[in-house]
Amino acid sequence: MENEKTIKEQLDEIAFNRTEDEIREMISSVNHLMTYYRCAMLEIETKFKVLNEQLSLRHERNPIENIKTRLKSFGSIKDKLERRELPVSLESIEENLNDVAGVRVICSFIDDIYMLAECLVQQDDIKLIEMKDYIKNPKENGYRSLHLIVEIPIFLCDEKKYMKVEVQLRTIAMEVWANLEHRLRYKKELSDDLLIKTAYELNECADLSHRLDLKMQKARDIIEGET
Ligand code: 0O2
Repeated sequence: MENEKTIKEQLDEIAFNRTEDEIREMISSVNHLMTYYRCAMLEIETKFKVLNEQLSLRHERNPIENIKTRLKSFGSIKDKLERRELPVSLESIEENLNDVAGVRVICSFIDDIYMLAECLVQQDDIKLIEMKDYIKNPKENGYRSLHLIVEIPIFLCDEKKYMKVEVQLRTIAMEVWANLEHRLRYKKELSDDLLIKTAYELNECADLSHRLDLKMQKARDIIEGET
């Protein structure tokens, strides 16, 4: 209900000059679209849960530590479209935004990330739209993760609709780094001097956590080679 109220408040802003019926219709359409995104997100989450079960039989351990899902709020959707000077409409959301529905998969080891990504994209109902490998090519600040944009069909009463979902796969160490980095810089006006100093420290931390990932993977290989 709280979410619905936010959507209504946001829509009121863009509903200037519209009749009450038109506004009601818009709210209902946005709610429908968000429900479709939520369904697509749940489908992807379930696919990863199924893979986790199956792969745990093969490897005798779970490749997935945790799965997080999030649906972008209508406020963030509107802000993002406005920042890009794009129209705020249902068509524009579907056409221009890839990350309304997001699934984050936290993995035990780096090679689990690639194994899970491969297992997902080879499923015949999944269309891979885009892959960004920030593990092999980290961002300048040290950010690492594998990003996929996929399309998945959701089956409605009378139609099949493809919805986009952003999937982020990362290790526990990458997740810790990204969460702390996000918390440090989020909504903060840092001076140039401070930005340079923190950039150096954050980069060092990213390198250390990557080394930790590589070492843990090596330790696992040694143990699994012995058993
Ligand atoms: P939130 O709240 O997590 O959704 P896009 O705007 O997504 O279409 P872009 O910038 O090419 O285009 O996307 P990219 O590089 O694939 O990154 C999108 C998301 O990855 C971000 O979403 C973050 O979740 C995460 N991310 C990317 N770079 C960084 C980074 O440097 N630090 C951290 N902590 N996270 C990062 P949002 O929309 O920014 O935020």
